Amino acid sequence: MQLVQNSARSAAHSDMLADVREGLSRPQKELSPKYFYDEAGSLLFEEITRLPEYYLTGSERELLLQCSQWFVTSTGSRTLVEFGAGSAAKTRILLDGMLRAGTGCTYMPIDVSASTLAETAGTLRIRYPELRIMPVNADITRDFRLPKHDGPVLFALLGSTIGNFDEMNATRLLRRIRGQMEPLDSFLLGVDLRKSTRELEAAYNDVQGVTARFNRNILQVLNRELGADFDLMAFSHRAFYDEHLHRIEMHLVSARDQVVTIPEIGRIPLTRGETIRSEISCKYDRAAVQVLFEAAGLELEEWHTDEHQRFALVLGRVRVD
Ligand code: SAH
Ligand code: AVI
Repeated sequence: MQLVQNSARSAAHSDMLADVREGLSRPQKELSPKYFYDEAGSLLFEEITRLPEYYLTGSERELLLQCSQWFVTSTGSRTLVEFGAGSAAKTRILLDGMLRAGTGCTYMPIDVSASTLAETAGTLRIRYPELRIMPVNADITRDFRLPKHDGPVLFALLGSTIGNFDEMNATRLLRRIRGQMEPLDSFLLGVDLRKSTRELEAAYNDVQGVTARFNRNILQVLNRELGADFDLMAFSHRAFYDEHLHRIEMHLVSARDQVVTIPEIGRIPLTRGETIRSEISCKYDRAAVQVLFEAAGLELEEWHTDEHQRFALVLGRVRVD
């Protein structure tokens, strides 16, 4: 067992090293947002979900409260498989619906963050002793096998996590999910909708600076995992909405000319004002989701938005040609 854990750890280390080496050698330096979510990053994300400016979580929660019972009964799902589950706080609304409907018996949260996943599974096992909780620690951008489970399955990707992928990678992710689906399974997607630049930029530039701390934490992760020597105070947070690409971009701005060393990668020079892009967060409308679904072989069956049209829950099925 120890041997298996050690080899999984070293595979994760070499994946991270390869990702970081590649991302930081691009003309626009870049880091994958999946590295935000160590224990501290996951806690900071939870803090973000409670910020008044970050309307996404509250809007999706409101929609789940309205629609969950319908989703569960109309799909007859016996298993809920959630990609990027995090704390699964909102997911409880779906789990409650499954238990009320008497259909559900299994919840399979998938997350790249082992600490978050363990915490989530532990909490849910206490809260739902009647559910089978089967956590899967995996990177959803790579191929992995799901443990054996009962169908029909409701696959879920909530919180607008799809927005953290560009169109090509979002399509790949939906195809991977589609590849796991049987004809009677369903897919529930949460997407953040296009809206005013003012509202969007406020959500990613909160006055308390929690998002800034979340952003800088990715550098702390690289310091710990790769022995890098990023000086967190030498980077500032910047988030802006690109109205043409319909996405928030989050960057870390170098406050001065500096050289960062990552022992297994080498010396990385950064000029004053140069940025490392740490996240994109794409915003959608129905047509954009339709394009993604078509490319992934999914049929868009239902589109539900909250009363302020801020967020949408989309229900899909496998497309039969
Ligand atoms: N679904 C939750 C959490 C969103 S935060 C919500 O709606 O609030 C994003 C979650 O996805 C984090 O828990 C993070 O660890 C996970 N995540 C990010 N990239 C991932 C990847 N490539 N593979 C698996 N999980 C990932
Ligand atoms: C997880 N993900 C959908 C969040 C988002 O809104 O893109 C992460 C986040 N970044 C800054 N604030 C929240």
